[in-house]
Amino acid sequence: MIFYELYLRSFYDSNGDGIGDFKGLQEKLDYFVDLGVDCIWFLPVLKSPAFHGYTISDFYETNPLYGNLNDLKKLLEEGHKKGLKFVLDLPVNHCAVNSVWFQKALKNEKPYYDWFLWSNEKTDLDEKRHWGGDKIWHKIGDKYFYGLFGPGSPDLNYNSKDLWKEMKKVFEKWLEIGFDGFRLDAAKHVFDYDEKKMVFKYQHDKNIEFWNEMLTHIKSIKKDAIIISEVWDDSDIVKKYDGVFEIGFNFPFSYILKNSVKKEDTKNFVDGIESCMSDYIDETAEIKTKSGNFLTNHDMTRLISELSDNEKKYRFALSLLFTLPGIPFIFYGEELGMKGIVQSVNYTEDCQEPIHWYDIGFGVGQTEWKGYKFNDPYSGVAIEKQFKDENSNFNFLRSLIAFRKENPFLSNAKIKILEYSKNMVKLKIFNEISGFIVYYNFKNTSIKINNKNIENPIIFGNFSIKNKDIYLDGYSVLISKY
Ligand code: ACG
Repeated sequence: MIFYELYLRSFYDSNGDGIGDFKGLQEKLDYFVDLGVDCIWFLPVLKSPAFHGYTISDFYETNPLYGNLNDLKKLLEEGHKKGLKFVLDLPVNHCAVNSVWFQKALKNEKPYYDWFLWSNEKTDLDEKRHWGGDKIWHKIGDKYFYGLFGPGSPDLNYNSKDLWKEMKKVFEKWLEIGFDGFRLDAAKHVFDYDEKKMVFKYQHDKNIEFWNEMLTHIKSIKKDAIIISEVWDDSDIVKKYDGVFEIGFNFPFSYILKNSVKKEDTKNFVDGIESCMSDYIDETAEIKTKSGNFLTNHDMTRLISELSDNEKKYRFALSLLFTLPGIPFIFYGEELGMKGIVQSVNYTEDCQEPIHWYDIGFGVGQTEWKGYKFNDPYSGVAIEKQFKDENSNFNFLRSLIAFRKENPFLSNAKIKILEYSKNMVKLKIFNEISGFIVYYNFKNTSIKINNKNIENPIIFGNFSIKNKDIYLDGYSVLISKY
């Protein structure tokens, strides 16, 4: 299964207002079929005052800028006919300040008042978030509310059991509309404040209890619902959630992949596989939660920018992603080499620019909701240009996806580290039936590969043959079946 993280606002506009929408996406569903994507993960599309959509003002409505419920239903139906699946990003940890729930709570109305967390005499109003140092208590009128992600997103207080019931209805609603599953935002944050001691504290056990109940409900409606969790933390914390969700984003591994390519560091890569992909290294381990592997997402600097605009390294990083076990995710625009540098997780617009359909940057269906800062007209990232060019980034990724789909065993395969040097890592990637020997060249110089047993190698990158020896170019991958 190949996942594509989509920001609808930046995709395709059907009504000429410069904002991507459901009908626009429906017109362009073949784009994903061509690329080989199986499942589209929608960044939040429910009603929200924010460009990113993570603060929801009505959990039962779509963002009117994107279209209505019928438009969405129709889109999902058409997509299903083409074999695509759709996952909705549902941030249930908090809502928007302008939501009816919060506005009623401010007036002390029940049950809404209990759905939020208010300060009391024990509260340290200056308490800071453990990353970034932002304040977590915010004043509104004569009250202070808890909002871990900032003043625009009051946290919902799940100590109120009514809220569990309400959220079950919300999940149910979006399954009925036709979604195939959910990307569960901020999964470790549902219970992250200790109300007895009035201090920030993750309560993983309570989170797991909450998610188990929600997932049982979801699965009772849709047995095969796709569930992806976002627990952005070190491997030891991520491990605590093992088995709860079907797929979990492997944040630590995303850093390993990018840093190993950036610094050409084979040891970092090998150590990273051992620590972040331990279930895939241990031949006997059962893989309970699949590793959701990715290089970047909407909270991060884009891949090619992270790699100092080095296109060879960018393609090499993608080759790592698609040749390793786990479930690969790409972020929209990554297939084109779109650029973008994120200054802070509080401001991510810079990596969410409109995708370019035309080389000149403008035209029918082009979204223009914000100006181009990193991806100028004529910069080569346009779909019309890359689609036709067989050497484009788009077609490079398309070939990686095609390889992946020809070898479905890769998602659950095991890894054995065979050898590594400063330049090269040699892995065995296998299951009981099939297997590959994979050579990764991390440096910019070519390496000679003993080709005694190599027949019909698959190569991502470049190579040459001299006197029957294979020379694998820098930042290239060679795969040999055994
Ligand atoms: C999700 C979405 C994000 C969204 C929200 C809120 C949540 O993807 O777009 O913000 O709905 C934390 C949360 C994540 C959250 C990000 C933005 N992402 O846990 O759920 O913030 C540390 C912390 C992490 C933290 C991360 C952020 O531990 O918890 O993620 O920093 O940088 C090593 C360590 C690891 C450490 C990293 C990075 O890997 O192991 O622990 O992570 O280094 O230092 C959206 C908007 C926001 C808005 C909000 C309401 O983007 O602007 O405020 O909605």
